[in-house]
Amino acid sequence: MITLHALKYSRATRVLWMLADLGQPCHRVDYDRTDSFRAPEALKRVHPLGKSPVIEDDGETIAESATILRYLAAKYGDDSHTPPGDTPAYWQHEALLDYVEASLAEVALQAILPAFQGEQVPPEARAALNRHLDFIMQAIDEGPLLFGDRAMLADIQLSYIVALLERLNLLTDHPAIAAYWDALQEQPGYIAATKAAGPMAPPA
Ligand SMILES: N[C@@H](CCC(=O)N[C@@H](CS)C(=O)NCC(=O)O)C(=O)O
Repeated sequence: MITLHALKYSRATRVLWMLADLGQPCHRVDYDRTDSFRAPEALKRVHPLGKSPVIEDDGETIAESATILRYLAAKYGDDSHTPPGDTPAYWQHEALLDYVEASLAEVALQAILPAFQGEQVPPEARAALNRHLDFIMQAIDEGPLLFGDRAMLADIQLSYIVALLERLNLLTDHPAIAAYWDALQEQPGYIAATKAAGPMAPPA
């Protein structure tokens, strides 16, 4: 069985969501956040970067949530979380899946971190975030999710950042993304994952 190292209020919920969709159990090892909301030292004994999620399976240790989602889809022969392989939508989806951690996360964190401390978000951070939110709004198009009404890997990947932005009232200028967040929360995998491990974002 897959072992999932799951930090509280973290990207690990993405993995739990995918496992729930696949109907696969896991051995979940939970880690509390430190007082400064960091990962505890114990996670460095799992992976040199000391972050979550990390999975262990068949003697392999795998980090990076997008890779873990792809790994799970491949392992269980699942093709229901990606558009069909011979369509432009397939590559649009691949790009969005990588976009979340490669491009969005850092920009979003520049706004999330001060907002989390109750500080004003610097105007340049807000402007950079808005550019990304406009891009995401275009990607959602008619919605309700990125590629219709069923969650793809990219939706699962995007959910964590969107949850934090919504929790910190950073989506008020982007009601279409707030509606997207509502639709994500109706997905069975999201419901199962958060029921098992608690909410993605810390409570107010
Ligand atoms: N790019 C990585 C990011 C992993 C990451 O930064 N995880 C956060 C939790 S959401 C973490 O472990 N933070 C604790 C820390 O840095 O101390 C992924 O997508 O898995």
